[in-house]
Parts: sequence; C-alpha cells; structure tokens
Amino acid sequence: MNQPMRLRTACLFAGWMRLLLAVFLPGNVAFSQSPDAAPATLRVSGEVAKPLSLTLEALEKLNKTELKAKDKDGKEHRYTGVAFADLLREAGVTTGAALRGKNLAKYVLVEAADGYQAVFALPELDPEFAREVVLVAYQADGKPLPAGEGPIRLVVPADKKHARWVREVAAIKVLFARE
Ligand SMILES: Nc1nc2c(c(=O)[nH]1)N[C@H]1C(S)=C(S)[C@@H](COP(=O)(O)O)O[C@H]1N2
Ligand SMILES: [Mo]
Repeated sequence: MNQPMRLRTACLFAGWMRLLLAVFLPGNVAFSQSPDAAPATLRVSGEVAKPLSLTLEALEKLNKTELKAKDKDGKEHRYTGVAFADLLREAGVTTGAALRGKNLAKYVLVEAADGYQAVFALPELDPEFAREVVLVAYQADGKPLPAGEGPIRLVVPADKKHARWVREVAAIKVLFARE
C-alpha cells in the first residue's frame, strides 16, 4: 500500500471502531466527554415516572442549591448544584409524602464515568427524612468542576468519609431492593 492509501485505511478503521464503541458502550459513559459527539448528558432512569437525559445546561436551569462543605483535605468550598431530591422530583421519583410503604425499599445507584459506583437509599436524599442535602454539584467556588472531577460530582456533607462524593457522575438509576 502506498502512503495516502494507508492513511485512508487507517482513518476508515478508526471511524468504524468509534462507531462500534458508540453502539456497545451505552449508559455508563453518558457524561464522559467525546470531542465531537452530542453534548454530554446525565441520565436518570429506572423506577422513575419520567426518565431524564440532562445536558449540563439543562441541569443548570433546575432549582439551584448552594452549600458550604469541607473536601477530603478539610478545605471548605462553596458548592453549587441541584439538590438530589429536586432532581429526583424532576424525574417523578417517589419523594416526600409518597416515600412510604414499599417505596422505602427503593435505592439510588450513582455511576461514574470511570465505573465507580455508590448507593443511597431514597430517605437519605429526601428532605423530609434527611437533615442534610446531598448535592449534585457542577461548580465549586463559582467555577465549573475540572476534568476528572466534573462536569458533575456529588457533595455529601453528612458523610464523615468522602467515598460517596462521586466524581464524574454519568448516570443515576433508581432501583427496587424488594424481594
Ligand atoms: N468517580 C469516582 N469518584 C470518586 C472516587 C473514584 O474512585 N471515582 N473515589 C472516592 C473517594 S474514595 C474519595 S475519598 C473522594 C475523594 O475526592 P477528591 O479526589 O475530590 O478529593 O472521591 C470519591 N469519588
Ligand atoms: Mo476515599
């Protein structure tokens, strides 16, 4: 093969591989960034009346919550985002007065772009149960979260450890634990 021919073959191959990846890697990579694809989205699915696929722009239009919390190194920051409960309400999840009976066996699985996962029970996220907000944050100290941390991360001020401060949140799944 001559030089230009080899280049064209390589480009074609790369193109097909990207298509394959796009087809076989759904869901979990929803908020990972690819240069020229559609804008990254946060997906909310499962036991929801209204599944969501929110771009950062759409997330920023939801009811805004700000809070101060200390990061893993003990440094205080002002975080901006959407209260997890507000996001769940937007998706039509059983919150508030509807969070009773069998709905108490529902939980939320938060998935990150790197495959990291963490679970919350619905009452942990509901203001009628929990004393503190869990924040789906997109800014720290007025600035967008840097790559590797954002575009969105969880801020969980009630937790003593930071393990559930999930970075690079890609998908939120509401699931049923009932047997
Ligand atoms: N996506 C993702 N989020 C994650 C983790 C991870 O490995 N991947 N580690 C967790 C742990 S164990 C801690 S202590 C905090 C640390 O947050 P920081 O790196 O912003 O200080 O992130 C949490 N969020
Ligand atoms: Mo950690």
